[in-house]
Amino acid sequence: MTSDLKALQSAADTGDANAMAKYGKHLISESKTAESGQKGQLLLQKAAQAGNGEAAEFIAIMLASGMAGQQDWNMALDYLAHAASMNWAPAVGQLKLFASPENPQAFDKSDWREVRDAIDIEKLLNIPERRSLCESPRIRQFDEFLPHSFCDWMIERARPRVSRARIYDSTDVRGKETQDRTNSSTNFSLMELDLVLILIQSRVAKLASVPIFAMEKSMVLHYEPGQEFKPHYDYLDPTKPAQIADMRQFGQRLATCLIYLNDDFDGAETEFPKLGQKFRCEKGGALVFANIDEQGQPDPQTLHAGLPPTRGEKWLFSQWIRSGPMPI
Ligand SMILES: O=C(O)CCC(=O)C(=O)O
Repeated sequence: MTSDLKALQSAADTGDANAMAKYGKHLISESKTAESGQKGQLLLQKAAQAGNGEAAEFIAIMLASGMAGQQDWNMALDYLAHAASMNWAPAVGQLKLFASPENPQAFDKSDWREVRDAIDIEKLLNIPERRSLCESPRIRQFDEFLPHSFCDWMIERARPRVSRARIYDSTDVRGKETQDRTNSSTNFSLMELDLVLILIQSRVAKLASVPIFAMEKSMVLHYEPGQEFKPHYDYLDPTKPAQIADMRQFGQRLATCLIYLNDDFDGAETEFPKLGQKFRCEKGGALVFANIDEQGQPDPQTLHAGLPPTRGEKWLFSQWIRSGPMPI
């Protein structure tokens, strides 16, 4: 244990709410045993009761994601309102977004209970009708899949974090940089989740008819003019030893969901060269395709690329969907 962590643990032991929140989150994200996970939850509960907004928001995240049992959106939103009432800025922003996705800035209720009560979670979890773009491979489009305010939220969360994207490399867990992928990207670990991201994952899980645990870490991709992701497959290749081990543990990458977070650019379509087709969505639209065929085998027809923007920058939310549960 590092000296910083020891100091945090001691402060948490004395009942310091801020230290209890931070140490509780640490125990949960690093939890090697059920016991340390439970201890982390207890510390978060105590910190939230003592008026710590960060702890209340993290409990909301655990409830919405189902990380600590059944997914419970109503209780999650109660905790988020509790965090907002303690002026925890990330909770304030998220609560307004949930209460008034069409126009969060103009939402003027100041009583957090009222804001929380204005949230229609069933409506937020509802997904629009799909359009079929191709039957083999199965490619679907969902227009207006996300409200524009959710897209802007995700862009602003990703903007300070993006760095040069990498591709899969069996010898390096970080992957490797190559000229085949010149755009940038970021992903979100447990400590970086929020309710907006969990809501997006829940909607993607619903459209794919899988549980939320089938979601890999969500990514946001960013392309400047000229940057691209050359043709590639998203499925794991059952002939490559490193990918076989991954598949045995977490299952195949069944499908890919790409949500267009903006549309003020030219070019930058998602291209399927073997089909001779390319698609792009309006802001908030989702493009979803199966990576496997009807027999459950990797489908070579799903070769696809992110073409370079010829004007403007492109922001994309990318969600890979597995057949088995993924660690959060
Ligand atoms: O940027 C795109 O349109 C494609 C992204 C992509 O190929 C992927 O996330 O696998």
